[in-house]
Amino acid sequence: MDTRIKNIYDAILEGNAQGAKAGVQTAIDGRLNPAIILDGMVGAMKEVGRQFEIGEYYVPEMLIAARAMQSGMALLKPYLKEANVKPAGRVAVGTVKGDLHDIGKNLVGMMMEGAGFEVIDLGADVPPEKFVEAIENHQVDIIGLSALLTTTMQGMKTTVEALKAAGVRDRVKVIIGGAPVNEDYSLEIGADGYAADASRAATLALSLLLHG
Ligand code: B1M
Repeated sequence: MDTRIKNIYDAILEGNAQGAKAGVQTAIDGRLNPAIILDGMVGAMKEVGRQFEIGEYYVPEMLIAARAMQSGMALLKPYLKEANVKPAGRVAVGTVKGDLHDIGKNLVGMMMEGAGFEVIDLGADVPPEKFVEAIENHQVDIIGLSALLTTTMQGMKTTVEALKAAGVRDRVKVIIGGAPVNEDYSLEIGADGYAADASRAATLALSLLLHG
């Protein structure tokens, strides 16, 4: 691993936000490909998850690692975007109710912006009615739902049902993603598609807008 990426990786694992920011800045200044920098950062979060699974890390360690990741991502964000003039469409992204994991959702938002979408970020722990409101208030074309817990993924189904009950389901495309979900689950709950990662989410969104 490139030493600059290794420094960022280590800073995230240690929950060192200043170190993560400094590392990202050094990598950017050294003209490292932003996608490679991001890859190293996502790898660090995977390792954090592994440490949690084996009982080496607890929730506080996960939390400070997440903060370090977010600090680095904020610096990287402009470099992940491409200069697009006209918005491809409008998308609202959110992590479903009961779920506080927002890093993947934030990445999806960034990649969507990079693909030319105007992004409305509803945050984490978003109840179904907030997604309904976003359609009514912001005329979004696409709703992007994220979930990281097997206990909260059900919130995606509830959200699709809430959109139907409010009579707005046909006005938007719904895409889902996050570690516990897959293509089958997307079909099962009546979503329009599943994407395994943030960049695929942006491609899927574009393709749904162009081809329905
Ligand atoms: Co939690 N957590 N966590 N956590 N956490 C996981 C998810 C877990 C897998 C860890 C583990 O056991 N190995 C596990 C879930 C187990 C399960 O349900 N099967 C877990 C648990 C158990 C919990 C708690 C219950 C722990 C506790 O309290 N005992 C608790 C729940 C809190 C809650 O939400 N109500 C909890 C809390 C937390 C923190 C708050 C401390 C923190 C989150 C902070 C934050 O997000 N601001 C945290 C973290 C950091 C993690 C891990 C370590 C990292 C998640 C992450 O950011 N990954 C995670 C372990 C892991 O993922 N290996 C873990 C990096 C991110 C880029 O990846 O979010 O997967 P990810 O996003 C990916 C794809 O999934 C996809 O694109 C991204 C990549 O490009 N994607 C989409 C995501 N959303 C998408 C939407 C799309 C398309 C693609 O379209 C719309």
